[in-house]
Amino acid sequence: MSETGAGPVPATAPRRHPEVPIRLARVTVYSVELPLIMAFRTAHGNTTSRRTTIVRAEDTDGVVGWGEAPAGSLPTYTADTERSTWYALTELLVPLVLGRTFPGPADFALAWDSYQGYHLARHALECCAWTIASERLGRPLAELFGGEQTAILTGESFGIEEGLPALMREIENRLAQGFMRIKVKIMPGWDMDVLRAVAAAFPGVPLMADANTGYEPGGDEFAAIDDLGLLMLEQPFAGDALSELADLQARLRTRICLDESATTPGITRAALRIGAGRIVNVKPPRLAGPLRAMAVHDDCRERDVPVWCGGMFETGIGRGVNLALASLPGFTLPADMSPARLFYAEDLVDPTFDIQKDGTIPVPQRPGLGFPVAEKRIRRYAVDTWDSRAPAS
Ligand code: OSB
Ligand code: MG
Repeated sequence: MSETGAGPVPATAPRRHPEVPIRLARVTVYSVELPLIMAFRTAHGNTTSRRTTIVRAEDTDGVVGWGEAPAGSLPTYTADTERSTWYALTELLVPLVLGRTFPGPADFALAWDSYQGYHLARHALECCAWTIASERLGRPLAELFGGEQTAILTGESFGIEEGLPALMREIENRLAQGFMRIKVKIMPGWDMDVLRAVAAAFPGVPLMADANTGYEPGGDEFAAIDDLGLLMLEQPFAGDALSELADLQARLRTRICLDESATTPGITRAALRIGAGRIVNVKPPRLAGPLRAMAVHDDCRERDVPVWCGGMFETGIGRGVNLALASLPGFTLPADMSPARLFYAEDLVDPTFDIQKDGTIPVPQRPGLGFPVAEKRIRRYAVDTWDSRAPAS
């Protein structure tokens, strides 16, 4: 098994997955370009509009499922890009599953088990199978995943701003809307002073930092961080710097959270075992789909490692699946789940969801994706469309 591969899905906590035949008759892939309301800056660069890939799948009875591959244009966060995702969906994955019958969505998710990489594409297509299963069974997606929570604690992720006053205004706004946790993106030059100022200005609000791999091991940036009492420090070093992360974690009381490192269930388990972190950010797209995200959740729960659901600026289509997944009992820390309307002029689900005054988002109870998909908007924003046009049989 290669390091970038999917790896086996561990069977630590055996699950009973729903058995409902999945047989796709037609798949449509849309590459959509959505303008962002505000630019978002991270250690990886500046984002002003966002391409995302939406997958619509129809089964042989005409039941429709949806998925989203939130791939960017550059392979900075994961190896996947919008182009590689397009290639994987249209040339590898859809042809592999079209017209075949799978006993259920979990079996569907194993169709490409011998393939390496293309996690975001696999995630999107797998989500189609889960939402079709949910639709066919008339049961909420969260229930199919084994979810127990009915509302998701929600925090906000703050990009690197022009200056401290702009960041402070942003945070104040979001806290007023109910967000219950502050995540500040940091990079060299925008870190300790910023965190200290935010901690002082908003005492009592859980605060964390996300470095998006922006630091070199060996520096002493993080010596002072323990005094801030952060909820966690997310991914200070490169994804594969597991030994260095473990060394840093051994020196810190602050818990390190794995994001870019946690690409597969097996790598995540190994990383936890060597002490590279004490919290895992579970992002279904990065982990190649809900099945593997569930496996990481189950594994972490067994080890008493808390998890939370991260985001990749998904529209309501991707967020719908994330909300269902975040209802699993091990998701005890606030999610990056801000409503898509805060980023995009228009969401791709209508009505979309919103945060409540108590800082939570209700888990959708409607079968399928949980939200009505705005198909016309998808077609309006589509810059590229591919249709399998397979005849239903
Ligand atoms: O590191 O959590 C990250 C978005 C794209 C890639 C990586 C990350 C993010 C975010 C987005 O922080 C947060 C969100 O979706 O609300
Ligand atoms: Mg992160």
